[in-house]
Amino acid sequence: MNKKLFKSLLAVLLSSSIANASSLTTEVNSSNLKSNWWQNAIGYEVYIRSFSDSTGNGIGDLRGIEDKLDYLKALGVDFIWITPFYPSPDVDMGYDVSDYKNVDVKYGNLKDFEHLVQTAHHKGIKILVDMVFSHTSDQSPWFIAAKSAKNNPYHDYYVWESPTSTVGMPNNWQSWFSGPAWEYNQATNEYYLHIFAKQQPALNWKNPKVREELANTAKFWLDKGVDGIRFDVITLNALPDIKQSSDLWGRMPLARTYLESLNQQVLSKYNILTVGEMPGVDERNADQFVGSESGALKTVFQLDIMSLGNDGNKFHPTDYSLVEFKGIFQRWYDGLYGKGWSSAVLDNHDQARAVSRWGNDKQYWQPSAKMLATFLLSQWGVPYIYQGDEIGMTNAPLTVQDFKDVEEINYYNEQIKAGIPESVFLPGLIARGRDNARTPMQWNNSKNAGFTTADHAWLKVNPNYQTINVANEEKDPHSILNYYKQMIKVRKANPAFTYGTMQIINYNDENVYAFTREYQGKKFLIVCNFRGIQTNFDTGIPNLTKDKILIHNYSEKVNIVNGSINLKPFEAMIFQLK
Ligand code: TEU
Repeated sequence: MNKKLFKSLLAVLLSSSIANASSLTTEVNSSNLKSNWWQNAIGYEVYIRSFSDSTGNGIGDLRGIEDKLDYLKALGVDFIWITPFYPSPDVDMGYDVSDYKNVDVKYGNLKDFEHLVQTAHHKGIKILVDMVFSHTSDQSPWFIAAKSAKNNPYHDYYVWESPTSTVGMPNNWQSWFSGPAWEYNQATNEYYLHIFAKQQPALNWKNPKVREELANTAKFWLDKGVDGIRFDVITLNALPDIKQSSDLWGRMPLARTYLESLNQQVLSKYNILTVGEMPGVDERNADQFVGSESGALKTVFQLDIMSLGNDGNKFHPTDYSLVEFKGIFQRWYDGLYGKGWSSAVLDNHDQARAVSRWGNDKQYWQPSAKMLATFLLSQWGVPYIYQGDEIGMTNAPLTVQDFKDVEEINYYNEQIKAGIPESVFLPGLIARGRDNARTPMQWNNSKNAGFTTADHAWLKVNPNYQTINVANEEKDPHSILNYYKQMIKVRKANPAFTYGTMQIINYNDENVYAFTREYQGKKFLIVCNFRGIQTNFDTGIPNLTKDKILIHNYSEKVNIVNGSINLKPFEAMIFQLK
């Protein structure tokens, strides 16, 4: 499974579509869409391990989330996506599930979960759970049985291949966490497939029993009253046959078939939000997966921007092109607006912190974090705030000794084994490693940022918690947190940000991202300077004046003359034009 091949193939296929990008100008009529609660909702990703620890074991938990529901309510979010809290040996921090229908004792128990759902609903907050259906943990009883013998009833829950006479390994597919995608199993003299860590054996969705087990799992959690599901890499359920090439494209029809049957069997029976992390889905085929009429899921995560800013290897950071960044958002809008729904994210638990990657976490920390909030929350698609971004949490000064993430550790070991000096690869690994997003939430300036009463949290607390924390920012009217609250109010007060058409008005500008949102006679102009430089932007509206500004990320006045704005570094504002 060659991720690099997949990404370069994707880049080639998609670049051809920029040229004929044309934005749609016919508005979606919100009434004729099967209106669902999630369409004008704002999501918030809770990485449970790092959100709030109620027991003092150094790890976040379900009760900890419950303790913070009032904070989330005050922020203005409508639903939270909670990352996996099921029994797991934590090779991949919960994305290696050993029991789909339980709660790992470190996070609490099923009663705690049911109480969280009940309390959240009482406070008007909905809950999405995370279903990891393309693989289990190698400690799952299913896999322990499967690997014991070829004739074990669970053997075909997984993907096995006999050794080839020449090299042993069935083929040259590579894991997405370094190394080969095959691991040898002595007991049956076979290899099993793992797209991620070797402790995450891929499930064999060709087996109807597997599909039945997973459908029952989804039903188990939906019957507890949850309001939706985030599906982890769900298109990897349809694996190429051993002789096929390792790109993803050949499998989308099968992935769609599997998802449609899951939807028909279970998902469609609930008024829920479903969102898929779907490698291999882009704006050209997304409507087949999340189309309002025929889609098996309701929405998709648009993560294509995460491939920008590197040379093809995520741990080789480079500058990124804002024009390419715009092209991605434009293409997804052109491909899906009026047909289905996307999601807007700037980071998540797998990526470096947004303000460090797309903004500036030093000299322009506050304006750039607020600019990103302005951009994210004026986007088309369901927006997701990643925990801590609302207070401007940044990448952390990690060392190799701090690493907890399997992707980072495997990559580090692979580079060392290949004889590559740390000085060459470590800075990029530290800059883009997933642990950056997973440092504990910074609640206040007490020990461990108020995240835990334990001596140490499970992962290093970012030392900047002394200044960057919820308590500080709640008191400061000009804080990033209070700006998020204002921006959320602006989005909720204006349906144009949910249902409106979108038009980029300065496509080829490498510094400023300016676009309009229009709906039912209302029109807004969003201007975001994505760079740490002063730059001019001509709105093309000579009589545009400051009094049209709805929200602005600087306290100093906007410098606008005859419709031309002299933008400060990372300056952002929204004008109401009509
Ligand atoms: O992520 C899928 C995925 O591809 C990520 O591994 C991401 O692209 C990569 O880290 C970027 O380099 C999902 C989960 O979000 C992730 O946390 C899990 O590790 C992974 O699947 C396996 O379940």
